[in-house]
Amino acid sequence: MVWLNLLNNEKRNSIARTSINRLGENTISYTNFYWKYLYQNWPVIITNVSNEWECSKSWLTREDYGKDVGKCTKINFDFLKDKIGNRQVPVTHCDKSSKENATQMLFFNYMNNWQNSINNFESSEISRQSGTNVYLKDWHLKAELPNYEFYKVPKYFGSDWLNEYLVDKKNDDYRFVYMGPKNTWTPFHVDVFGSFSWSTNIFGTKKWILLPPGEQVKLLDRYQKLPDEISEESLNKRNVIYFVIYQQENEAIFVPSGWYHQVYNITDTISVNHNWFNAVNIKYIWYNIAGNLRKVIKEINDFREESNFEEQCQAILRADFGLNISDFLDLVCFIAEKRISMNSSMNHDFYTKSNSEIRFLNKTSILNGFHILYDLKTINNLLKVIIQDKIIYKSTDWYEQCLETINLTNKFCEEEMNKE
Ligand SMILES: O=C(O)CCC(=O)C(=O)O
Ligand SMILES: [Fe+2]
Repeated sequence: MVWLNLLNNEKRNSIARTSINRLGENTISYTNFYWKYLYQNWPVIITNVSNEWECSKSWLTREDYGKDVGKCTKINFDFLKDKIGNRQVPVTHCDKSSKENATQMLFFNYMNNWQNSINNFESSEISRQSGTNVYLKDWHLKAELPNYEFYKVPKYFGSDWLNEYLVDKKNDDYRFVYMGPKNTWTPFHVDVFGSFSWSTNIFGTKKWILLPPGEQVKLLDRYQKLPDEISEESLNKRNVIYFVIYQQENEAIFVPSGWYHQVYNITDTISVNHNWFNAVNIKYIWYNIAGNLRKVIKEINDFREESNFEEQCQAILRADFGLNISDFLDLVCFIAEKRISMNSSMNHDFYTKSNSEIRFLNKTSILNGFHILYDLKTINNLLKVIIQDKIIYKSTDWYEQCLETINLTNKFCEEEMNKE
């Protein structure tokens, strides 16, 4: 019973790992993937993920020039402009000399500039560097066009508490489209909240440099700051362990929690990605959020005596980190309640549930009875850890909310275990 084994095995199995593999989609079961990659927090590439996605078909044109030349794939700028319409989109000027510079521009202007730079380059061989190093990134296109099913969440990434909660609450989600000309890039960073990310290339090639958690400390300068940009040379100089991946079209990369990375578009690229967390990394997310709250408390300690000190801390935490303690607890309790109601709506006993499937979030995810039990056990364990924390103990509302969900999940788990 793999799901329950996971619960009793808090310490990750430390298989010596030295490389990042490529797996064909459907060559590994959901459960094995969960065990071997999510749980072990190890990156992997999945091939042939997006061949059948609507965006792979409609956003690109494929011209066949015969067997000597082969196929030539191009971005279908006209289709994209027509389908998506003119709207403000988030862009970043990523000239290497300046820091990331995020702003907005009209989609048609963005696409026209990009298309012109390709046409000019093709006709005159002029370098495309100047003026076109603008990256359309962190674009919430799915939230903007919720009925347009242009991609499917790969089934291995289906257990996504973050977007499941945010989409339900109609809040800003973490589902993005990225598109940009060759040489656009994303500086060295670790993902928001310490979340996982997955990113699927619809078009083009990306170069990823990934560092296992902890390796980044070798790059701290004397002010304890990390660099914005890394290179293989700079990493070698400091004996940093790292992996380089060239991600091709139709490949999805899984970026685990706490892995710093830098991403470079070797060619023009289009990709879809999500940040997310679930039972595997929720405790890590909690430690991150609690650590951030402690930092905020320390920073504004001079105002400790003010009556709204705690509120101020939560407002700063939400602004800086993206989630505050209330948001986090609401999310966890929402998932607990939803799992319990999913279970009762399945309407058959524990054993048959192991083979059953129910669908949620983008219609691709499979959640069986063991998965539900595992999610609920994890939440139960997590909340028991959280109520020990001094920052929670002080606030009776949060404490009560945790206790209520602990009782609810205790009851559920006991009943399910007794059925065994
Ligand atoms: O594709 C990019 O430029 C950045 C993607 C990224 O950082 C991620 O998926 O975590
Ligand atoms: Fe990232």
